[in-house]
Amino acid sequence: MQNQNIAEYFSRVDELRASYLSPEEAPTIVFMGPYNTGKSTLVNNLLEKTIAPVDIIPTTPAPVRFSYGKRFLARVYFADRQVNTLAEGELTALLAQKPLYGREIQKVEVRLTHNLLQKMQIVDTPGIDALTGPAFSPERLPVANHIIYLLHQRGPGEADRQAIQKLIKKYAPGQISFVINCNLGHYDGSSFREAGRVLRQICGGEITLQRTNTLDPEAVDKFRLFIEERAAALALQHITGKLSGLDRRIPDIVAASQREAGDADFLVRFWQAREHARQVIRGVDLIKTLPPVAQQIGALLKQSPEPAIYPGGIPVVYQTVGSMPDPAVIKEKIRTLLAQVAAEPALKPYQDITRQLKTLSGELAGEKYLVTAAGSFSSGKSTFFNAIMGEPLLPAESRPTTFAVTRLIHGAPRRVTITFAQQATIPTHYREGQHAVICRHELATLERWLGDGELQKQIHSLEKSANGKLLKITAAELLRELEALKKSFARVKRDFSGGKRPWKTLFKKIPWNKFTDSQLADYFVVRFKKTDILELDLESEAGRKALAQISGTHLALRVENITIQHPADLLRTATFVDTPGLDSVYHRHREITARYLPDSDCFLLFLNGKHILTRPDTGILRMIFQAAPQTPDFSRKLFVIINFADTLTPRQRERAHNYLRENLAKLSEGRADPARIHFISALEALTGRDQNNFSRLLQHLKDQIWQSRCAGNYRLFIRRAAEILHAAGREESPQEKDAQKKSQMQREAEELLAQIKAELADWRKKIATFSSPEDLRGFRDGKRLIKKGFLRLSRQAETVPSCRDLARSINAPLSRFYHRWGVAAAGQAVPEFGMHELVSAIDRLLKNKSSPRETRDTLCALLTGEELRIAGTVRSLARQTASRLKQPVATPEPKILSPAVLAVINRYIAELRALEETITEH
Ligand SMILES: Nc1nc2c(ncn2[C@@H]2O[C@H](COP(=O)(O)OP(=O)(O)OP(=O)(O)O)[C@@H](O)[C@H]2O)c(=O)[nH]1
Ligand SMILES: [Mg+2]
Repeated sequence: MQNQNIAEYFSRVDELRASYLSPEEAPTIVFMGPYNTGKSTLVNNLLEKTIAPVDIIPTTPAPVRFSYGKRFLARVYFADRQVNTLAEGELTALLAQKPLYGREIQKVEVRLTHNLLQKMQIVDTPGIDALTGPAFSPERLPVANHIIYLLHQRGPGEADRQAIQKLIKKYAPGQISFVINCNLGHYDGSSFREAGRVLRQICGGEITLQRTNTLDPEAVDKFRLFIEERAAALALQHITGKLSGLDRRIPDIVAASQREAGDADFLVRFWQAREHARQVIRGVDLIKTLPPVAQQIGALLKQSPEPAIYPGGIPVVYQTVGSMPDPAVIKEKIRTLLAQVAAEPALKPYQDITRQLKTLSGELAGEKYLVTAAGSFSSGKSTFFNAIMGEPLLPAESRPTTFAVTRLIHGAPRRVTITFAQQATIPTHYREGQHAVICRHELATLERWLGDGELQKQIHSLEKSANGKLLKITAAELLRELEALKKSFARVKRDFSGGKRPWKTLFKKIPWNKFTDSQLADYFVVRFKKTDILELDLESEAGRKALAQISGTHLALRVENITIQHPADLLRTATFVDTPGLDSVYHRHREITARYLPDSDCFLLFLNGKHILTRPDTGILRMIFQAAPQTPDFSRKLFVIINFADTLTPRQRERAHNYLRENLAKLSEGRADPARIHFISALEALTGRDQNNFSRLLQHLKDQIWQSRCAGNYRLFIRRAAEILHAAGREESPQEKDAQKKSQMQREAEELLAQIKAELADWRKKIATFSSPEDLRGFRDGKRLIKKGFLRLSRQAETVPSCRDLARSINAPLSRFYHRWGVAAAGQAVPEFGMHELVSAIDRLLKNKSSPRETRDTLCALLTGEELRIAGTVRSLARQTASRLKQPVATPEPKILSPAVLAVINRYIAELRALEETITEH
């Protein structure tokens, strides 16, 4: 692939290197970036050896330096100053043992015989966003002559922005090359353009941005050329420095030679001067005549295949087996029935009934069930929804794409409603540590609004908030405020012609105090005359195009939400919500999603299979936990979706799954259910190539929605309606009150027992995963010891779900029930879950060194015993209370109802019961 020019350049640089540099002087090139961006894969490719550990989970434990050596030599430096020398086979095995050894290893140095290492020393580093290991700090990086910052296909996220910002305090942007690794199989080029823009902003100037694909040998070859060119340029710099040093010394040597008394000494000195001069002249000549190749190599790298077009056009309807009735249909049936009762002529005189039923119907009408997808940007959320719809309606690109909350509701024809807010609040800055950062994108958009004649006509008023005061201002004043903001944040203070500084200029952070002490606006409020609504017909190509383009217009900032109406089958079951990615550099996206999360009934946490559970992902998980009500059934409402399964091998999937299960259990403190982890490929599902995983997920999701929406919620509505009818028009006798109390208590008792049953089923699943005495000890003590260190001598404790948590999860609802029915249950002790028996059983199992199977059987049997005991006690309490309460009157004496009215009521009650049965059957 190299043309003659390039080959000649490298051979001459090699010649220069051989003459003027020793291998130790080879420049250090450090590879860094988020975990699993392909740093180690690239290093291995460059060294043509599988030596840097590569895995789907965070792997590189500490900086690993590769330099030239005649024989293989690997040294591992531990934090406690211990140094181990390892043989070749041992090294990869040791490094791959992460996280066991993660924090212990400080650095690794490897000497290898490879031609490339004569030209450069290569350092592979741990990912900046890996969950395990210390947080990124440039101080931990070895000193670099050049940095290759590898980015995921999606481009830089917020974690990258923060890391790069720290990096450029120590290194000039020219010392860093950014490289996007397009290894996910479908690359549209959008993140390359966007990364260029974002990185220029972060670095405050021109940057080098390249792309590669670690799965494509040709792309790796091109990358090798690029890195060799970088190393050659650094070597030349070094040699030029050395030559000018030599050059500077020649006059002194000549002068010294003239001071020598003897001829021999004079000749030695003079010869030395001549030799220096010869070296300098030869070196300078060689450098001067080097063919320029940097541009040529740059151009070679830019030749990349045509960007992929987002697939689609294959309408696939995913049918899920054993389909349950549509919740919306059931809801409509209940509402129709309630409306019929309320309109029944026979019941007209009993307004209390009709009023209560109407209120109930209103409550039911307002009932909604939202399934919200949240996750990092470009994790495939929109592609997932496109797959559900069987067509690519939602924009999905490699860069951050979704910019507004997008609801998907069921209906036909296909249509989108875009709601533009009546009021938009535009922040001027956000806080980052002790600094304020300008909201360039938002303010530039605001400036465009004021320049758009049509839009200006719709603006009602403008306000500025500064130092806690909100003031009305004119458009001209607002434009002046914008200039003041630009000027305060500008990197260069010079004035611009016409007094208008372009938004393209470079901005910097300013100290927080300086900002708060100034009169600069905190935010602006734009009030429009009304909420605007734009309806687009998605049956037409023009409507689809308009939807795809809206994110690129200046109106996007005013969009409050987008609602798509689509006939896809799954949308009957619930309303689905697509949200903007949470870890992009767009802070606004994070706020939009965070505001929306608390409204959700079920969550789909999207993770990228090639990059699962990063530090930002754990932040997203925390956000979901904070947003969701802390109910015991929460674990059933969280689905963890690992997307991009098509890019993983079966072994990688297994590794990723184990890593996720282990870390999710820790992070969620038992609130995330490992049975709700699904591997899918949204892209394959969209193109009709799903390997069954997508359908399985949809079925699981449908079951969950049915359970909580119909089996849980709608049944309650039906019962409440029946109770209203039961109680209709008659004064309750004390007997009836008792009867009601009794039936309510019995119902609650059954619900409590169902909850305990589900809870224990979850614990049984956890117990089934125990495979070692450590697991059992962890279950007993709530702490698990992790062995660490090379010789596994040091240990560290981590918190795990314990039998105490188990007891708490059962005893809390039990004691609530007993407390509530305390009067009825006077003198009855709460039948607590027997934790002590469980602890003794664990001790026994540990002492007997029982097998995992025996352990599981014993503990599960104990759980079953306890479940039966508790159920027996609760039911007997309900029976005793029932018998203490007076027997209900079999058919209450109607006081004011005629037999005809009573017949109507009974008919409707029977219909409600029948409806309840159809729900129960499923
Ligand atoms: N290979 C592969 N690519 C996928 C898959 N799912 C999505 N993609 C690609 O990943 C990119 C991002 O997908 P999106 O659906 O836009 O991701 P998102 O989570 O909606 O992203 P934001 O809207 O930016 O938060 C697109 O280029 C998709 O083609 C998948 O399962 N496999
Ligand atoms: Mg999206």
